[in-house]
Amino acid sequence: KQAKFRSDYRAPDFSISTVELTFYLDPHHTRVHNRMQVHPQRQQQPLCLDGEQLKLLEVSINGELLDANDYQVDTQQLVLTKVPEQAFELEVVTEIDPANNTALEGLYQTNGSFCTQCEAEGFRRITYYLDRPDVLAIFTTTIYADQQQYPYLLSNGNPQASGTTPAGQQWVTWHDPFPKPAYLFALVAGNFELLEDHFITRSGKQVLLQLFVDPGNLARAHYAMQALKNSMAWDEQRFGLEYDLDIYMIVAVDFFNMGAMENKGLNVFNSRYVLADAATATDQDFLNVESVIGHEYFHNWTGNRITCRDWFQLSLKEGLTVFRDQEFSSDLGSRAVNRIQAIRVMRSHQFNEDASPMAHPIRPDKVIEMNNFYTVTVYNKGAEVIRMLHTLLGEAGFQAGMRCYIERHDGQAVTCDDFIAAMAAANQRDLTRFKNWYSQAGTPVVRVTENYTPASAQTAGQLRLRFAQHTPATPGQTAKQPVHIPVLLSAYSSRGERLELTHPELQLHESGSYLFELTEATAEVTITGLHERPILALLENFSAPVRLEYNQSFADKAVLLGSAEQEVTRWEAAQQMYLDLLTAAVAKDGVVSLPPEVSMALQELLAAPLDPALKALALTPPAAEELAEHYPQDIPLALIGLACEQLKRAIAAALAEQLATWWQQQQGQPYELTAEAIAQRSLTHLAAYYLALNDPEAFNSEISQAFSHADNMTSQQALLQIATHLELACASDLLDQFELRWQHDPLVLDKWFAVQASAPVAGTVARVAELVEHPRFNRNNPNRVYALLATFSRNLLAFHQADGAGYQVVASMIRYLNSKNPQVAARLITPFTQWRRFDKQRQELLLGHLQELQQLPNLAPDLAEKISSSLA
Ligand code: BAL
Ligand code: ZN
Repeated sequence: KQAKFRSDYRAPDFSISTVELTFYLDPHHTRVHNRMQVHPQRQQQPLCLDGEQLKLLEVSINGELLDANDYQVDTQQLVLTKVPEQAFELEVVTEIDPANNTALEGLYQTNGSFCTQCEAEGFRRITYYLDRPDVLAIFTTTIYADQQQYPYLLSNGNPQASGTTPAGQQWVTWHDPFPKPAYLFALVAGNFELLEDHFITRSGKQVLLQLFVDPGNLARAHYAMQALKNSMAWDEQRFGLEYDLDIYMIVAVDFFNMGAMENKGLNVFNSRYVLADAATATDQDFLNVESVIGHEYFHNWTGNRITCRDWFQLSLKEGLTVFRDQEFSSDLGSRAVNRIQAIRVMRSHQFNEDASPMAHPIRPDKVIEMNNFYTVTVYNKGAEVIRMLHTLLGEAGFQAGMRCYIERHDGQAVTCDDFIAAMAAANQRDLTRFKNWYSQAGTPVVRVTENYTPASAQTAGQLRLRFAQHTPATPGQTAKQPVHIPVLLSAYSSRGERLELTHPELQLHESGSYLFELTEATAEVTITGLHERPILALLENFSAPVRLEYNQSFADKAVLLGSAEQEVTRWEAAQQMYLDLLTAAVAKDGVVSLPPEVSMALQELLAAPLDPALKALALTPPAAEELAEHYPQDIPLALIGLACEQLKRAIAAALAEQLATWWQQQQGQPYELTAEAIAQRSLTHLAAYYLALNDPEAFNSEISQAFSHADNMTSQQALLQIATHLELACASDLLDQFELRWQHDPLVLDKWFAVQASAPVAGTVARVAELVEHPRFNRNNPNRVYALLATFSRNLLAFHQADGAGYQVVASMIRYLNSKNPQVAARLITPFTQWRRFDKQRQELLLGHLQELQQLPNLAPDLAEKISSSLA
């Protein structure tokens, strides 16, 4: 497959105004009739339609069948060399084999139902088409299928007509009045249980809401329905955006490569982001359902009504829609907890991608396989870039920019530059330097140094702050320009009181912090009028996706931890304390002891009247995976493992009494799904972990008893994880009980696989190798593969076991999936591509696997692209 470059974009030679699709569904022989109204945009061009894995049956133009001399077909396209100069009707008939579609792109089967996934380039596996996001057409879809087996026949838009044929086939016609690119097409046919509700929009329109799940799962669909209604109301209130069709459908399926898909009017969801009840879903699962339901719904405006001109612009819709779903979750739940989770994703995953051979800007310049670019960079860093705009412009300015964007571009396929231009125009701001965030890969580093001159008899004290930024080189991009960085900051006295700072370049921001805009490579700010040395909280709320280099004493961090007004700043102070302790320990022998000021600060935090969820987050030090990010080369795995464990033991010892009291108080709490109860449970499970770490023998029976009494999945899963990860005596018994109870429930059994794959213990590699052979392990189900093998490959210490046994297990699965489901295979290969960061022995082993995989006959482009970039 050829690389495509952003700079090569050309508008399409043809447009398509309408598409009439007719499907005759059959597992192995589905026939697709595709009648298009085609409009040449330039003269004398051949018409090249994308198509893969299709059997071409017929092509006709204006009703006349073409013969084989009039076109050429290969594995990628259908080329019509001579087409009319005026608008014409083109009809293509193809046959496809959904039952053998294991790649889960295009039309495929899941538990006997038909469903589609067309983003990014799956529609070309259904019919020949101009499969690119800037070709927008009005779709009308008719589906024929056996009525008994497939009682529900669904597609985009509103239902228009239906009937039955004399042969007992049912047919339904759907019409979507909104022009859309083919990647938003969807079709679902199957036997489902249906949950129905409705929503009245602010202009008084009634929208029918339908949620389809596999039979037996209806009781687990109610939470998702409520989340959908909350999303619709929130988008009206916060963004002024209203739904546009008469019906909104969501279908949950068990076989799905991604989380969910925002097809117009007919979302298809991985069942893990729909099905949730207390017995089977954890608190985090519920929150994930809410956020993914929101995300797909919000795409209706940011993605569907306004879509991408080309796939290099993916972050236009994804970064913005992640930002929107984060805001939705933050407005409905705890803003601080949501923000901390987003920061953790950035530091433990996105910074890693930025430091890898696949590093790319949020708007990539070169792509071989688009599926490889649904990344934490495009999505999560993309959302951080939108968040920086929100910080710079404020809520009112940002919303004015959104209104301008929608007014200018509704119904169009546009670029990230168009989005920034709308934001700039609505706010009369020059965002030229800001645009470097779209073009540059890599994590900028901001170094801050300070110099305080104390007050004297004549003058007040003054603080000189120096800022310097640079972005390290990334593959293919050596010279970098400065970026526009919003630095939110606050200052405190040594007694923890907020200090006022007066300086023309520090604006008081709506968040309560001061905003300093760093736009050049260096900047200096001298703050005068100080009565004492200020303790600074810098880059508050992670106001930019950068690494901050700033020296601060434990005593100063303790002040911020104990007194900062913003909860995220308190959490950050604790994280920075932990990182100082961990990096110092790794630099010597891995041994950690808590300085008294740190112990005291943590004890005070635990005793303070704060949200228990925040306490749990602040008492959780960075995991080995995040610490490893601080070592660009020769990652000292053993010392990292030792230091992380030692730090947790030290925290457990320092807080043992307080945690035991909390644990006792929480016993017998009835289960409730409220923000307060969720927060309490998170601290209770952290307490159980530390208490078991502190005294595994004594606490073993507590864990085992609590497990047998647990009436909800959050507690069951947490206790199972504690027992397994700390290798408590009860571990194997609890694993057996859990397996026996949940073996028939795929989503819950995924947790059983994942708990074992994430255990940071010596036996994990051997256990994972056994679990691949487990009768309920299914190599063809992406959720199951992710639960076992993606979880395992993220388990730094186990996956990188020195003998390479962990590599072997994952590499064999990649080899299998290369021909079955390349998209999933490519996700599993990421840790191999980072081979240069490890010691020599591991480098050789990882490299050996990459070279072997590269030799595979029929190597999928997904894998080829990642392997070749990692070997370059
Ligand atoms: N568009 C792919 C799935 C999602 O981001 O919503
Ligand atoms: Zn999305």
